[in-house]
Amino acid sequence: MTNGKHSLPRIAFVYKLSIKEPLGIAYLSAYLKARFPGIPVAFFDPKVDDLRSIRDFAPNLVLYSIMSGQYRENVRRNLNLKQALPPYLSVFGGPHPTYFPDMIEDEGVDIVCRGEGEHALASLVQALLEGDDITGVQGLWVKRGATIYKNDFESLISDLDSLPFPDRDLFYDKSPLFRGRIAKSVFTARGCPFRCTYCYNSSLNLLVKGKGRVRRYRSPTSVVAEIRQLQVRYPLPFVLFGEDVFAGVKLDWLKEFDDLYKDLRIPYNVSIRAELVTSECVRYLKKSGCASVCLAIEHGGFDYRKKYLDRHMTNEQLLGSIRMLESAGIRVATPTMIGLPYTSLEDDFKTLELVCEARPTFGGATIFQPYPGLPLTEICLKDGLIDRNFVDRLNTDCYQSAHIKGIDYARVSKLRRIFGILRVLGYYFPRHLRNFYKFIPDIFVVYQINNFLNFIYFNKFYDYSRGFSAKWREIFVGLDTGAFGVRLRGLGRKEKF
Ligand code: B12
Ligand code: SF4
Repeated sequence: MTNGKHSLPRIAFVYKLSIKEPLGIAYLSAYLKARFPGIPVAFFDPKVDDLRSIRDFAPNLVLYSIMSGQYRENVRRNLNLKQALPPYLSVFGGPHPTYFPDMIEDEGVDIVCRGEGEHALASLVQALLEGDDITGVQGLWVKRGATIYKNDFESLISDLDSLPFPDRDLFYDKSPLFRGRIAKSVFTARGCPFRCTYCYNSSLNLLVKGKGRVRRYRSPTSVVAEIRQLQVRYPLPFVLFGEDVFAGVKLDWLKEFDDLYKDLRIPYNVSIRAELVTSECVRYLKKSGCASVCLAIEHGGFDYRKKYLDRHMTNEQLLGSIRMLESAGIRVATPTMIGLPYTSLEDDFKTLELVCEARPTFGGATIFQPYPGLPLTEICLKDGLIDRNFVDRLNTDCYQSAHIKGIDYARVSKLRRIFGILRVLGYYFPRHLRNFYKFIPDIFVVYQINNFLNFIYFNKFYDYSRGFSAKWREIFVGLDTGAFGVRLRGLGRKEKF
């Protein structure tokens, strides 16, 4: 498809590497390279590359993949680049533009992509190649002068096996540290049929209604073929299945996968929901090499979960499935959120107590952030718990306080900072959690003890006990990216643009 009227546009992905591979970008790059052989695609990490390297590349399209917390930073970065480089079109995709396409009004933002980007981006490239008008490309909002062209969503990709494997060399070439890391992410499915009100899937499902099946599976054959290819090209002691709900909750899928994965037996990690855990599922998970499962508790109170989070599993179901997995030798991590709207510190203690009762290998807490487009955010807006300009006040991650009225963030933040210590103490002294909370001082040394404990249990959870140098590499990446809640700025490189 390279015989258009113009030469192929030069494409630059700009993304600051963090703790996991940005597979969205890798999928887009692979798709473009397969559709337009020879297309110049490059990856620039503001912490690794300098301005000159991106200027020398002279991109026609600069692509940003952003979550809400990365929105402001990247709009600013793009403005700087617009001043420093010859004219180009900026394209923003990922969760934030999907729910907050109004960001197109920001200075320097030319195009936003809503939802899956493969087809939309390829249509954009094709239009540029042919010299066609780009204002009508499906899946994109396009700004031209004062006019914004708001095109509908693309249809969802129904056959995930038709997609090329993600192009990881795009960023591994830039970061040997990343290439050599212990765990590599692979996706077995896209989309989630549930409707948890704090999760982007609930909104996405409404936005893409009528555009095809939400929950889509890759075949076990395709997944295993990708893993085999990974194993040949990179160190691969551990696989992280990154989708929201592992395809293996479908027993037929899991059995077929087990059969194909037999001779690989690389330990792996998945995410699943408590209601979907059955004894047969656990048996096959274990048999096929599943080392650990992420099973979200989110909040300790059943009534609150049901009413505000649209999560209907009971505490017994949560406890039962966690115990079933742990006693089969599969380690469990139980993410939770504290500082939720209409809760008090007392409610957050219920969450901590449930975690202590469940005794997962790892149990962390994040602070709820009201991201745009989420049903729970809409409730907060309707009830006046957040301001209309809440998007401007969003934090970069879920470890910092948000701005929901009625939440005592000083106390909630203290709980988050010592959650790991309390969880371990709570295994032995469950009735004294509030006293521990009261007497443990809110000081830096304590947070570092907490972070250290988290690191130990997180390692155990991911079964990372594989070699001394590999472990040090993980520690370095963790400190460099701030993943343990602390960032050693001297160690981590500064951003260059
Ligand atoms: C892996 C992951 C991470 C990884 C890597 C993120 C990444 N960039 O890939 C890490 C661990 C770093 C991470 C961190 C966080 N994450 Co996260 N993460 C995910 C997760 C589970 C998978 C992402 C993924 O790879 N998807 C698969 C690929 C194929 O899809 P995709 O990335 O969406 O990309 C497609 C489209 O979006 C689009 N697209 C994406 N980018 C672009 C760019 C262009 C130009 C175009 C045209 C299209 C396009 O095309 C792609 C292919 O179809 C998602 C949930 C999910 N299912 O997506 C949450 C998710 C993205 N994370 C989320 C959150 C909240 C966070 C944290 C803030 C949580 C925290 N711990 O504090 C942090 C952010 C920290 C930071 N400052 O970086 C939210 C984002 C909500 C929001 N509105 O921002 C999500 C949606 C989960 C949720 N709770 O709802 N995360
Ligand atoms: S089950 Fe998980 S991925 Fe699915 S809607 Fe709920 S939180 Fe989101």
